Amino acid sequence: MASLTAAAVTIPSFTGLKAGTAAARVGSSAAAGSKAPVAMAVSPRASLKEVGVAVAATAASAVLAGNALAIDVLLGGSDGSLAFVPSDFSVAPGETIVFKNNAGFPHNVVFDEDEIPSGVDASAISMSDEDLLNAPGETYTVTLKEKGTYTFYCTPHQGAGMVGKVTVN
Ligand SMILES: [Cu+2]
Repeated sequence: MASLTAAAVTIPSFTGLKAGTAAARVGSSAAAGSKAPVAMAVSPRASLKEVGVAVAATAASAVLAGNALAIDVLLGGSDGSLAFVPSDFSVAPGETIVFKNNAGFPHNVVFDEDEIPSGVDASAISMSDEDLLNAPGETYTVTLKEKGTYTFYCTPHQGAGMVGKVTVN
């Protein structure tokens, strides 16, 4: 793996044709290499058990999602405004908030650590500053459990007024 990686790094000094061939070989070798150890490390019995747990977890969350309330918040107004739509709303504790890329992206959703209920970890409910939603319809979903008021903003457009407030009550 190490030597293949080194070959990939030196590709710019090769001709285009050679670079393409090297890249393809690195890709397929890496894929085969990452698959084999997993298959060997997990016995058939263990993998079956893990699959069972995964299926149970998926079923449970599907039931929860079916019963829970949810609210959609558009990122960017259809009129071209750089805003959350709606920008001030209320949800119940645990209600799903779906931020959906609409217009004027890239956008993201970052909660202000100074304007959320004490004890809540802002980083746990925020996208990272560098993480942006670039494609139409892309979503960021979050649930807030602690009651109180939370302020959030979009990093690229905070200066343009793309800020919002959600009250959990
Ligand atoms: Cu934005």
